[in-house]
Amino acid sequence: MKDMKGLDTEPGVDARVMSPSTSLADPGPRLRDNGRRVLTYADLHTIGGPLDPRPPSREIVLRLTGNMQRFVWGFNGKKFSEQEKVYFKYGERLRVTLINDTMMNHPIHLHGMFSEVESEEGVFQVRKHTVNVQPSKQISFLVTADAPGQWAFHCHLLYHMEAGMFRTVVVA
Ligand SMILES: [Cu+2]
Repeated sequence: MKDMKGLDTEPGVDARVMSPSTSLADPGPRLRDNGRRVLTYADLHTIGGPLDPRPPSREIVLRLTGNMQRFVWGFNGKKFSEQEKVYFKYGERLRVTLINDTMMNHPIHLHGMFSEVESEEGVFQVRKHTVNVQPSKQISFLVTADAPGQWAFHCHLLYHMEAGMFRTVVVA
């Protein structure tokens, strides 16, 4: 579809971020400069380093997208029912990069495997189950695909998940 200016439009996308921030030290909207100290991902360090020292052999980039008026949410402009599954190769170490094009936080939960968040410099920072992505931010984590099967991968705000921000990850 094209809009009045001839630009491509997608029904599931009402905004795009052109140069996403990668700072882990930002407390996020409404928590910045409020006179209190707010803990951020930059303050979290998992002791002992990553579970798997291998560098990633592959990267998957997913944009977190939505249309507030239609109340649809998804990955790469598509809701769950319009999406293919995401395939991880069993045993591989890969980087997942999430870019949040929306004006909302999206806490993204990959079931079955750990998400090892990288610093802005690409150094291991913290091991998590759910990785929050602030509005207009980009965040990367490494995963070792060591759990064969089908896994849920979704926003943990359940009204976003229900409105489409959900994918199936297949490890095979
Ligand atoms: Cu969400």
